[in-house]
Amino acid sequence: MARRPATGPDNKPIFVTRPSLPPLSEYSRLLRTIWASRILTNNGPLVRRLEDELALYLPAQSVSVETNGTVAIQLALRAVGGRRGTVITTPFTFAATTTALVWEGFTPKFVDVDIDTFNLAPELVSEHMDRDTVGVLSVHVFGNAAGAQDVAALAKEDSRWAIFDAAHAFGVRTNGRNLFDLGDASTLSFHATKNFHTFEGGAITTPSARIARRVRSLRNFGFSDSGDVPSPGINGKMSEAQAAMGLANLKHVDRWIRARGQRYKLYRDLLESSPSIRFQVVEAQRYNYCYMPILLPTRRARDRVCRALEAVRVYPRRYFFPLTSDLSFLRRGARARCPVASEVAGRVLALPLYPDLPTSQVRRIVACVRAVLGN
Ligand code: T4K
Repeated sequence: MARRPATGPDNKPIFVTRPSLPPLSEYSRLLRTIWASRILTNNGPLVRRLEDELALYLPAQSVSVETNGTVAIQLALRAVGGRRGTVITTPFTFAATTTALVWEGFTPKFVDVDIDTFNLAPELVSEHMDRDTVGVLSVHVFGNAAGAQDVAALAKEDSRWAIFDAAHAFGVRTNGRNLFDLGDASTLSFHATKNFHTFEGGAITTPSARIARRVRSLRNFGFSDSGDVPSPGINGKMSEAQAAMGLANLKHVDRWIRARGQRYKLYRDLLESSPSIRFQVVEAQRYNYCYMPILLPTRRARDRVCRALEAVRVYPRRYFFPLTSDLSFLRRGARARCPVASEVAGRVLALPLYPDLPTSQVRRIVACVRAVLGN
């Protein structure tokens, strides 16, 4: 019997993600306030309201929103201050983590990840800290907060700064200290493909009043309250139309996270009995189910599964392959041997996951994966 294609209900292709949207009427209600005020940007009322609401939601002591998640990382790197030097970071991430670091004049020192959590291995972070190390840029990869408290503590102990690229971590809560108040700063991405978005957008959270002040100045060309420009900044401001999308989405995001969770759990229930598949070990009191990464037994198996899904118009992604330490712009010196990260990058596949992905499609995708693996 021919296998039925795992496409959507109307035979449309299924991508790794699909942006969630609020009812158009809710978004246009907010747009009407922009039309009435004629304030389109430059720290307008909707941006300020979004920052206040996010500070309560995340929660975080201070939130500033930016034009995107990459600029947020760049601004955070500037705002912590201090000299340029080597920064300990993970190679198992999206290119933006590493390009932002290099763009800001730092040298990445790639340290290996933990085989279970896919995050920086805290014990290796302390092992690699040396005279040239000025800070740590860690990533909560796929929203996993595992090891973050340890990384923040290690950096503090050694008087280095710690910034967390929390691009994937919107909606994640942890036991103990608030995730978004860890270290010196955290950055978020509100890109269309994230579980909370503002079309494009990002944010910086920080427990430091000094860093918060600097971020506000740096994202606005470097202007201080007195109108002077004490150090050069950039234009990293979020517009009112972006903020309106954020405010509308914030009302729905918990429901979307619950729907993601149902699909994530269904994938796990259906795949767990396969001896060939492993999952990321997630540490969170409340997880956000932002991606559905699985580890296949080998790179060949991963690529076979990927091709089989693509043949039925399902488009998973090799997040994150290749390692950013293998990006060609890096000098040989910056590359590193990270055997665990290489292993994970070679075997990982992110399956489609979004709130309105029909559960019947989850079942079909799983059937296709298991058929390729033969178990
Ligand atoms: N740090 C980390 C750890 C990150 O993962 C990211 C971004 C950043 C920093 C930087 O944040 P931003 O500067 O982007 O705010 C996507 C996103 O563009 C990127 O934001 C994200 N991480 C990365 C993991 O994924 P692509 O190139 O894989 O996206 P794309 O366009 O192929 O989209 C994936 C699928 O989503 C498409 O096949 C179809 C669907 N899609 C996409 C868009 C943009 C839609 O249905 N509608 C859309 O509007 O990078």
